[in-house]
Amino acid sequence: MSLDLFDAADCRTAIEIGPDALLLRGFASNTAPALLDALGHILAQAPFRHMVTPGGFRMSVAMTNCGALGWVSDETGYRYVPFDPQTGRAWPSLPAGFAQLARDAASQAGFDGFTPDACLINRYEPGTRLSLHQDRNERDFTQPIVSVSLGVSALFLFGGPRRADKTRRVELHHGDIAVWGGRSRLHYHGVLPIKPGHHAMLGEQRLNLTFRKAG
Ligand code: MD6
Ligand code: FE
Repeated sequence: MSLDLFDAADCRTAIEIGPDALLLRGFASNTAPALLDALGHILAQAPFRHMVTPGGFRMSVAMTNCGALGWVSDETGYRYVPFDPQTGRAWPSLPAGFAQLARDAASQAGFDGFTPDACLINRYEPGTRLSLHQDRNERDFTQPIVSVSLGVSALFLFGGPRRADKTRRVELHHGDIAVWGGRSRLHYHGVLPIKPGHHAMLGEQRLNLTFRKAG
């Protein structure tokens, strides 16, 4: 289904990718340069790092966080923590423009009043993938997740409530925002290995920002 929710001149459309899950094409296109500028400052304080899964595997996605809480993984499990384990300092604060964009996208998708306290920042390079998983370390599953794609495109897999459920493939391009919550909140999803590509602002990389109300 394709809804003409936005300014037709921008050719922005919303695509339903699951129950209560929407892909807002190009929703962050105009704000992307400002997002990347702010990201530079965040990365200087909290650099990307490869976390380890509870099973002992190094993740191919490099991660960092901003906001009051940051998502981390290590041998003991997945959780949200207020301090960067690598530096012992609080995560960089969530820029007001990030929070506003996430709030606007959530609202556009039918989730009013979204107030993120965590932003996980993911970096993908050619070959990087993210295996099927559920996002379930947050306290309140009534709150959606807002996911912003920047740079090189990716193929996103969106499944159902069980790992074995059939998945749908969705292309995520620079400036796209996926919002999901409600009936899809705990659906399995992942990212296929990134194909080599080039983006004018980000070179060979794909960055993904996922905003959550974690605490
Ligand atoms: C990514 N995203 O797009 C990985 N999780 O790089 C996620 O794992 C994700 O995009 C929950 C909601 C939206 C997402
Ligand atoms: Fe996820």
